[in-house]
Amino acid sequence: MRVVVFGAGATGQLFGVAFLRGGHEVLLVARSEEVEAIRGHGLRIEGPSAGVYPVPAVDALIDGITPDLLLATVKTFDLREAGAEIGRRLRPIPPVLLPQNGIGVERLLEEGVHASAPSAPPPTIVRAVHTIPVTRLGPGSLREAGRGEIVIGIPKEPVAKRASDQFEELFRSGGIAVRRVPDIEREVWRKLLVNAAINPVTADHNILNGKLSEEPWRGQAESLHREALAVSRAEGQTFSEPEAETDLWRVVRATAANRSSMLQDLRRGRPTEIDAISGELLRRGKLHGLELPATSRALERIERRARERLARPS
Ligand code: KPL
Repeated sequence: MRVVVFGAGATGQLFGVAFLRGGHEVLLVARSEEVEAIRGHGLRIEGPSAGVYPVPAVDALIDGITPDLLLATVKTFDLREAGAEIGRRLRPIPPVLLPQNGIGVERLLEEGVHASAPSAPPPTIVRAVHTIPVTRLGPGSLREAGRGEIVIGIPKEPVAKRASDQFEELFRSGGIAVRRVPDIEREVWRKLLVNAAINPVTADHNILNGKLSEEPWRGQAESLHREALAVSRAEGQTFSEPEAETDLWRVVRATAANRSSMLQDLRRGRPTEIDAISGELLRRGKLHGLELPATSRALERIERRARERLARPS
């Protein structure tokens, strides 16, 4: 299959290499510094998929290409713009996999596509979430800090269901563990509960995910997790406390050697996903009359850290 990975940061690059190894034709669309490095020395990976891979990479979507599948691996806050670019450049628009953190991301992509291509049919979107730990070491260089999995939704609508089958095949062929579920919304919430606890604490204290099993970080992560769980219940999700706790500590263990994406973003002076995670929980919590003091403190602290980082001369 011909596959485009649009917004190929560390995770997208790792996916691209997996698909290449699975025998597919892959094109990464990434930032210029990544493209230059990948073209110069190949994509360097440490960890289970260690190697140097010559993956084709460009810094903008090329007009008129016709991939069979597209993965949009941009951050949540860039999804609307990604949709607009896809709408501008691609006809037909291929099925799009969205593996972002956070809830309600499909709407952002749809709005972007509609803004630039109002007469195009709405894109076929397949939602997914993943726990694959990847740390960027530098341009075109990353460390896979363990093995995770990708969970892909099985939509009811036949065209989207077929696209979901193809995405499953794509990941499997590349040796990435895949699970498929009919209720992806539940998995999106499951992942949100994990991110709500792990990402702000690791980013605030500049620690690897594995440190969360030690105090005082453990207590902080648990408070955030409890509040996120309360919101999920108010929203109709039915995770029991033991189930949600088991999920959290399983991901902490599996990604112990990883820097969370929020910590990586802060360190690079990039915007973080704090609004898509804690901000969204606060907005939904408010609608249900829930007080979320730990989540609101975490949001403030990460926003402050981001401002300090931006104010610091480089
Ligand atoms: O999703 C992640 C992230 O960093 O955003 C985890 C699974 C927590 C891995 O670090």
